[in-house]
Parts: sequence; C-alpha cells; structure tokens
Amino acid sequence: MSNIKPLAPLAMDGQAIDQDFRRHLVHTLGCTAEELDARDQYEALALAVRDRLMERWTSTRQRHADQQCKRAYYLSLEFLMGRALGNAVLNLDLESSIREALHAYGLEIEALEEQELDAGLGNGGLGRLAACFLDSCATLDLPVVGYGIRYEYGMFRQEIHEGAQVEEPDHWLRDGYVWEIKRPQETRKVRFGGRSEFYVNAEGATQVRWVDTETVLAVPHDTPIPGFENNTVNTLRLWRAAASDEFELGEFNAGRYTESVASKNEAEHISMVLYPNDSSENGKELRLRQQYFLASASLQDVLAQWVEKHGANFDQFPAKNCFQLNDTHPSVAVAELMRLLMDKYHLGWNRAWEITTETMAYTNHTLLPEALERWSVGLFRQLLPRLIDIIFEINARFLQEVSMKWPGDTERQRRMSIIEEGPDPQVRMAYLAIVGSFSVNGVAALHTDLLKQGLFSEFNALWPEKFNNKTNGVTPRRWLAACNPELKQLLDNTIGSSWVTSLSDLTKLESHVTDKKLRSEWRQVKFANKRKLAAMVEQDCGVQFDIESMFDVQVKRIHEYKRQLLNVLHVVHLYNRIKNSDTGDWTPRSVLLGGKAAPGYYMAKQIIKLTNNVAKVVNTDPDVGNRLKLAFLPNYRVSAMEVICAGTDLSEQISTAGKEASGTGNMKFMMNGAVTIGTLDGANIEIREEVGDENFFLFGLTAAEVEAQRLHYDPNAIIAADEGFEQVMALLESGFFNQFESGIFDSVIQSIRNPHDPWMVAADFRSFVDAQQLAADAYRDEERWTTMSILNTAKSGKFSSDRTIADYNRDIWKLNNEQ
Ligand code: 26Q
Repeated sequence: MSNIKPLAPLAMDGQAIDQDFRRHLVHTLGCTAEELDARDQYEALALAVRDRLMERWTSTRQRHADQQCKRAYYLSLEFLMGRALGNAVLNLDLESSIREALHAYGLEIEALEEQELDAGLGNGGLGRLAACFLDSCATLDLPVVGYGIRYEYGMFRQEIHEGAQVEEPDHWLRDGYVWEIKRPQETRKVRFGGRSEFYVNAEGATQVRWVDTETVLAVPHDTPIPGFENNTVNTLRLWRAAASDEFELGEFNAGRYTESVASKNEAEHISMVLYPNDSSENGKELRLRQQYFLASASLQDVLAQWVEKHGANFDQFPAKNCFQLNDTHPSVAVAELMRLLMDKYHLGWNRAWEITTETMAYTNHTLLPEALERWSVGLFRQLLPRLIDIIFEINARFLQEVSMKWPGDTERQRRMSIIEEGPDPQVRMAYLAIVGSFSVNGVAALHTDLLKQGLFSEFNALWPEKFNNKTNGVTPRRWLAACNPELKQLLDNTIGSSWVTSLSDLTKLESHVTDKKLRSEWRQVKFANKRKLAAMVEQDCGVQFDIESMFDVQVKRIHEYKRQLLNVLHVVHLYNRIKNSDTGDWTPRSVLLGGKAAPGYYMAKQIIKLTNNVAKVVNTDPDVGNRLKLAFLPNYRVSAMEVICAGTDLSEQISTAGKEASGTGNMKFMMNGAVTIGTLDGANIEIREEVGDENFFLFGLTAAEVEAQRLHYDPNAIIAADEGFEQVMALLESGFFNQFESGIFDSVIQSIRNPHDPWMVAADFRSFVDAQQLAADAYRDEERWTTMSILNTAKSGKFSSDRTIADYNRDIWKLNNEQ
C-alpha cells in the first residue's frame, strides 16, 4: 500500500472521548454492561487516550525523519516509568474532557488511574532519572530515543512479614500492557559465544568474522513518550529476547524435539528479570548477557536505519548521532560499535575509532569505588570472544597514549589500564567507557568534582576536556503538576501556568510570600495532601498519623551510606526524651520510612527489621500518644512517591557526605514545598544554595571532614561523651526492641561502635539531633514554616529535568543545531 488516506484527527472533547471509551469497551474488549469491571474501564479509557497519542506519534516520527536532524539515544538498563495514563492525560490536556465523559457513568478518573500497575523497570534514582529525561526530551521536542530491556518481571514487590522484607515477583505484564506496540518487523539478531575467525577478503585485507555463535532475537516493543502540550510524541524502545527459529533444527534430531523447544527458554531468560541490586552485582553471566543484548540490538537498530538512508557511508554519522550511556551498564556498546563498523561495514580501525569516540558519551552515577563495574576477562571471552579481543586492542592503543604522556611510568599504566591484572583479570567498565567517550559527566557539582579529584583523577589529567557536570533534575509534570493538582491550581492562580515548562518562573512566588490569602491556601493544600498520605499510611501500615504533626519522611533504597539507621537512632532518642518526660515545647512528629533492600544485602534488611521493631514499641506505648509515630511503608515505588512527596513537611537527605552522587527524591520534595534536613552531599549542596541557608536544616561533616576524621574516628568516645546518645545505645543494646528475638540486631548496633564504620553514623549523631530540634522549633512556628515551604517551591526551578536536558543538549548532544 503506497499511502493510507489520511484520517481526520481525533476530536479532544468529552463527547468524542465518550464515543471512543464505549467503542473500546464494546468492540476492543468485548464487554457487556453486566460484566464491566474497573480494569476494563481503565483499559478502555487508556485506549481512547492512546488513539490520540498514536496520531501525534506517527507525525513526530515523520517530522524528525524529514528534518534529517541529529538524534540522541539514551541507552539504559533501567527505565522506571511508573504509570502512564495520568501523565498522558496531563500532557494531552484531556482532563476536563475525560471528566465530562466519565461523569455520565458516575466514574472518577482517579479511580481508573489507580487500576494501572507501575512499570517498575528500574531500581531507583538512575532508572527514574531516565524516565524524567524522556519526558523532558519530548517536552523540549528533542529527537531522543530511549533504548532499554522489556523485563517480564520488574522490580520485586516488597511485603513486610513480621517486620522483615519478603520479595514477591512483579509480573506487571500479566494482564497485558496497553501502552506498548510490538514491532516484530524490526527484530534484530544478537549473538553469543563461539569464536573469532580471521579471513582475507577479495581486496586482500584481513577481516574477522564471529562464528559458531548462538543467536537470540531482540523484538522491539515501543512505548509512546508524550511531550507537554506540544504534539510531540517520542519513543521508548524496549527489547524482548526471543529464541531464533534456528532452534527448530532440533526437530531433525528425532526425539529431541521437546528439549529443543525447551531450549527456547534459555534465550528468553535474557529479558526475564531486572536485577534488583542498585550497586553492582558482580560476575553474573546473565547480567552481562542483558547488557550486551541491549547494546547490540540498539546499535544495530540505529546502524540499520542509517544504512537504509545513507548506504555504508558513515562520514556524517557522528554529526547525526549520539549515544548517552546511563552508567557503565550499557558500556560494552563502545566495543560493539567498533565490531559492527569493522566486521559488518568493513571500516578500518582508525576510522571506526574516530566514529565511536565522537558518538559515545558516558554518565557516571556513583562515587563508591566498590560499586564500579568489573567483569572477569574469562567470562567475557567465553560469552563475547570478539568483543574481548576488541577491548584488548582498545586498551593496548590507549596505554600507548598514556606512555607517550608519561614515559616510563609503568605503575600509572597499570593503574589506568582497562584490564586489571591479577590471578583473575577483570575488565574495568568505567575505564572502557571513559576511553571510548568524548564526554564523561557526573550528576551533581560535588559529585563531578570528586570524580575529577578522586576516582578518575588520572583520566582527568589526560583528558580534562572530556569531564563535565550535569546536575540532575526531575520532571515538573509528574512531580508537581500531576501528583499535586491542588498545589498546581494554587500556583496557576497566583503566578500563571508558565512554570510547567519553565520551572524557574516559580520564583514569581517570592513576591507573594507575604500574601495572607496565599499563605493560608498554601497550608490548606498541604493539609489536604497530608490527609491523603495519612490515609495511605493507615491503609498500608496500620499506623495513624495526626495531620497536625510534622510529617518527617525518608524514602529511597535502603543503603548503609544513605543512613536510614541515623534516622532510626533519632526516633529512639525522641522516644527516650518522652520516657524521660523531657517534652517541653514538643513538636508532634510522624516519621515515615520506605524503600527496598537488595535481596542479598543483609545489613539493609536488618535496618528494615529494626525500623519495624522500633515502630511497634513507639506506636503502642501509651506514654507516647501523638507526640511520635513511626511507620515503614511497604513497597515504595513511583506511584507511592506521587502521594508521599505532596504530603511531606520535612525531607530527610542524610547520607554520609561524599557518598550520594546526587539524589533526586530531594528535588521532588523541595518542589512540593517540603523543607530539607540534609548533609552537604550530592545535589543537597545546590538545593541549599538555591533556597538559602535559612530555609534548609544543615548538619554533619563535610566530605573533606569525613575523610579527615576517618583516620582517627572513635565512635565509642563520641557516644560516651554524649548522654543522649549513650541512652539510645543503651536501650538498643538492652534488647528492648527485640525482646523475643534475642541478638538479632547485634551486627547493626555494633556497626555504630565500629571505628571502621565507613558511613560514620556516630560522627553526625549530635549534629543531626540538633538540626532536628531546629526543624521542630521552626515547624511549631506556623508562619515561619509556611514561608520556608513556599520559598522551597519558589526556588526549585533549577531542579527541573528540562534544565538538565537543555544542558546535555547544549554541551553534549547538540541536537537541532544544524537546520
Ligand atoms: C550493576 C551491575 C549489576 C547489577 C546491578 C547494577 C546496578 C543497577 C542499578 C548498579 C547501580 C544501579 C543504580 C544506581 C543508582 O540508582 N544510582 C543513583 O543515581 C541517581 C541518578 O543519578 C543519583 O541521584 C543517586 O545519587 C545514585 O545513587
């Protein structure tokens, strides 16, 4: 069919939505009025919205193709998308039409939205950042494609049984996923195993082919990414692994049919499950398969589209394409692009290397040396023999360059080598990414500085021009407009609605900060949101939060460096004060913790259990009453954060300074008018710079002080010199919180007293308690707190991912520059 007669654009009014809602219920889903359930209603509404996305999606694709513009590709093992319906409704401005349509049936849009399962294809910050970036790229109309894996099982569902985490599989695709379109025609083949074979071609040049491999199919599933009210719809392409037809050869082997069909499984395992570890899980072959599967399928996809248009002429390729590597997870792409250019398209090494190093850019997300990815050379060679050869060649040429700059410095060559020598040699993926990229960025100012001074200092000395900072941001559509409709309305009424795409316009609030009416409405909105959060806490934890109390919240992955333990110590300290009747000028406080522990992370699981045990004591002690509540919210996820951030007063960002690369939850809280209590770590520093010292509760050692104190750190002396701290430790050590579970908290408690505690929890205890007291005092002064809250929202403009993406585009991608 050479052309399809254009269809009339779908109307956006209530009547048209109603028509399509009913059409999908009856014709697509085959429902009758009697059988209708909430899931059908959600699906029919989602399909009616999807129809409207679809026409914008094809026209965006067409437009970007016609413009022949430069494109960027965001390669990420994780996209933590959450729900799609509410976001699409906001971005297409369909809310009032949908309300009108649903009203006739007595349905509320919110109830239908609740039916959608979160797309939880990520662990935490890094995965959610990828999702925010896609939203901003579409809103800025940048031609950026997200490439990832369509995991059959996303991040596990967390249940709490007797205070401890239990993991349940997240089969999010069980009832189907309305937002994806499968594109089997664009399937790619990814190979594993086998060996490299050298041959001489017709021109007498030596070439390599990779033979005796097993092939896995990569089947693309596309999800639309709508921009905000701009008719742009970009694409997130997720690959599903499928067995290739080759397995049918087994049929010739009489009697082996069943086994051969069963072997399908092996291939399909690759996209079966997300690794639920947010610091690297070393050495797992399946994880390396996932990484290569993503890198190879995505690069082949881009190259095939290029060759379709330009033939095998790659002169303009770097001018038109850029790959952003989300941490080292997809960084085998450096070697894979070399392989494809040389072995498939027959470019020479030098030209292939130029193209690679002009198109790859790498973002680092960690400062913990132990979290840097390494792969055993042996495993690599077995799984990807051709790629390990290429990596060795890249390394040889790189070390040559090092020896030119620092002649004779073999120690330095050993330190900088992509291959770490030893009994079991390892590939250092971060070094491969740095060597193969023209840009290396950190995710907050402090983080980038520490990378340049510390982890990557020798690379910075060699290539200072590669290193740059891109402070993270979050999308104000999901994290303010959609999750906090009351505040959105108040902002729109006060300063207009330009802030949705131009978040710095929130500074206009400043001139209204003394406005009595605004201040009173501001408090009302916060109370309404606290009521919703309290309802969720009551429902999921069985704990009642008094909405007049200060909502003090720490939600994020459970990690020792994030110091949830310090938070629990503070709660125990407040409990002691209540028991000691030291309650003059008391500020009632409701403390909420939430987050998942990696299934194999013993200490993190202990911290969850301790939190729940302390909660049980505190919440049931009649002496405490409403003065103090503690709850651990199970199954923290994107859709929970949408309720949490809107209803929070105090945002806990209390990591050991120098350990949190950026943090992004901190930004979501700030936008929604929470005040931060935090260390000088990650983006907290920039948050404090924006909002001003007087609107931020600072405590703790600086990154430099942490490293200096480490040398003579003596937690036992610190505890002994602090009566309150000693009481906290005494209560914990007495077994008060584990009466019938003798000894279970020994290792957590001992970690606090350990002079080698890497997170130095004791060092910041007193300073934390003091800052918490200042926060409590400020909260009791309602007028003062209202000012702080308004100013936090007003000064949050920098932390829009629109700003972050504009920075990436200006300094790294340079899209829309030609034409
Ligand atoms: C690696 C190898 C094998 C298995 C798993 C992994 C793996 C998976 C996820 C390693 C790390 C992650 C996730 C890291 C992460 O979320 N980092 C956070 O990134 C945020 C966005 O930049 C920052 O704000 C946080 O500070 C940082 O901790």
